[in-house]
Amino acid sequence: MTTGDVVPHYQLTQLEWQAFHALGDVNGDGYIDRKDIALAQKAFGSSPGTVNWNPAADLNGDGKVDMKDIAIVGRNQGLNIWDYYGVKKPIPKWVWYAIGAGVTTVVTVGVAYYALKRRS
Ligand SMILES: [Ca+2]
Ligand SMILES: [Ca+2]
Repeated sequence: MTTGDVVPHYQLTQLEWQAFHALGDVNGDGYIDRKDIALAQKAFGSSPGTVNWNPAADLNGDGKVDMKDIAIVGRNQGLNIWDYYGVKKPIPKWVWYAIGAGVTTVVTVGVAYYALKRRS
């Protein structure tokens, strides 16, 4: 890459997502948080063929979900993929929606919402 190239923000490669998954992002949403712990706990003690087997929870890829996998999620709690790779976080969908809808619409909807709320 030469100087002046625009770094594509929030563009992460499949490999980066895979690497981040291995750090404990069981559900693959870019955050390592309580949801991932919960998923790993649900799959705890499982291996291929058992009812609660979840390959995504087998973070170290040893064919079973055990304390090692739980420990990986626990150790990396609070990480998110965007900060981890130093890229800009995607703008939430509702912000794009608000921009697309135009400020007037947002204000109108906001006023209507508060009017309704006050009435109830
Ligand atoms: Ca996650
Ligand atoms: Ca494992």
